[in-house]
Amino acid sequence: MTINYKFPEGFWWGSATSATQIEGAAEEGAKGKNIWDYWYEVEPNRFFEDVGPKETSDFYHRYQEDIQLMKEIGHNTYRMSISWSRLIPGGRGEVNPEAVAFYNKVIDELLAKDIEPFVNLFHFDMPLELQEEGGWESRAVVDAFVDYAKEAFRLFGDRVKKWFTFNEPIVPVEGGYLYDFHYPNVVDAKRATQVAYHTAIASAKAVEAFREFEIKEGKIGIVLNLTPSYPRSNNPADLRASRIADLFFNRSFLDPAVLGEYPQELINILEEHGQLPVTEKGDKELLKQNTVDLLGVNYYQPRRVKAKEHLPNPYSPFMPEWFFDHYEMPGRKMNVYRGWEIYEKGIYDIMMNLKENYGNIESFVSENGMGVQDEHRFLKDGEIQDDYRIEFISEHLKWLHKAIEEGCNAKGYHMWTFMDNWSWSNAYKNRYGFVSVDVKTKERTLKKSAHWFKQVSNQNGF
Ligand code: BGP
Repeated sequence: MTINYKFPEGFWWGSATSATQIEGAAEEGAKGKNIWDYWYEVEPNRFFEDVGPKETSDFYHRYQEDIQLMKEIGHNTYRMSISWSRLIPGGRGEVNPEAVAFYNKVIDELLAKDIEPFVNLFHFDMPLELQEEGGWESRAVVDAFVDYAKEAFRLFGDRVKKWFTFNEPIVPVEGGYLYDFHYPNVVDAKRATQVAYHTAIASAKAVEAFREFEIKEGKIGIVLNLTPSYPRSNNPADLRASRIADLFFNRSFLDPAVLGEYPQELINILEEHGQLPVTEKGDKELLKQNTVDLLGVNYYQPRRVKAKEHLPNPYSPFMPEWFFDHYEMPGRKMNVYRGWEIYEKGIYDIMMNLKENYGNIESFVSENGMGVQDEHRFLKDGEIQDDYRIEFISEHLKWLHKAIEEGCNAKGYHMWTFMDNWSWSNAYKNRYGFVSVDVKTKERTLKKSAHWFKQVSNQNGF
């Protein structure tokens, strides 16, 4: 078979998951509550078909079978997250021995199968007690996070070499403080800015702590969802709108994490509108000195932007949307289930931007995937025929391949996600996995894409 797209030697093939979305056992193993457990208790109807995070895909009990499947489908790497409220119930203080035993078993099992674990510390799951103290609005919570990070490095750093401070830190800002799709459902841009700032500080402090551990061959990174911003036209107003959207939603985390400082234009905008966060002495140096080694790029969709047609009412509360409007590009390709545009070249544009403007930092695609509703419709002879997913992945991989040929420092590709899982407020609505999970029996079955991916990984290309 001819391989048209061959990837560099040692390329990382795998998938990503997060603790809350797969572990289940939310009330077992002495786990504390996080905001998702709590939000489901008080507002179950905010979740698709009223399904909460209690059981999810039951990885907690089935991790051996799952890791065996990862092996079977060609994973050489795998990203997971630690549940903060499982490792340290309540968010502060003593570690939970049952959690330590669980994560040790998972890590050891992965290593025994030659799958390198990539471990992320925070994937949207704030311990409830810390949220009640103000969550990321509180500087004391930043310190609690750093203590948690140190415990994780101390407990697992002898075996885990790739660490990540945060997954998509902009999402809790958008969901929890701007657009009302995560708890605590606040809509207030000033508070959102404070949350974003503290998260960036927490990440830099965790990087600083990581350096002190001197983990042999260890690398620390952050995972960002980058949504490249494309202007409707080249007229100055559209270009400006697109640049500002990029500042708010990409560069607000990318610049401090990789370059160690915020873009001046973003500071100016926030200052002009009285939105600057409260900072502390030494923060600037902290950011400057603690940039990441490695960048995970989650890519799902682009952002299409045009100039604001009507000036914002100066009496309405400040929002990023004061500066731009979204528009739907005519003829765009869509994932109709999720309502997201599919634009494969976006991955290439992101990588070229990292090459040109971010020192060609070592990176990888840490999430990319396609959620599909009612996927059992595609069941034939006991297997889901997800040709659309194979097409989705391979079209993105072609662009990634091109970026690598042009000198980008991209080292791998992780699909979202390993198996169908529970997703935030959408619960089990959209299925993303290589492995199908029966929500009731928890039975696992490989989809067609899983077999395809195994081949890709084995041949290091397709
Ligand atoms: C990313 C998250 C994942 C995952 C994925 C798919 O933003 O890191 O946790 O959920 O998106 O999105 P969704 O589940 O909302 O369809």
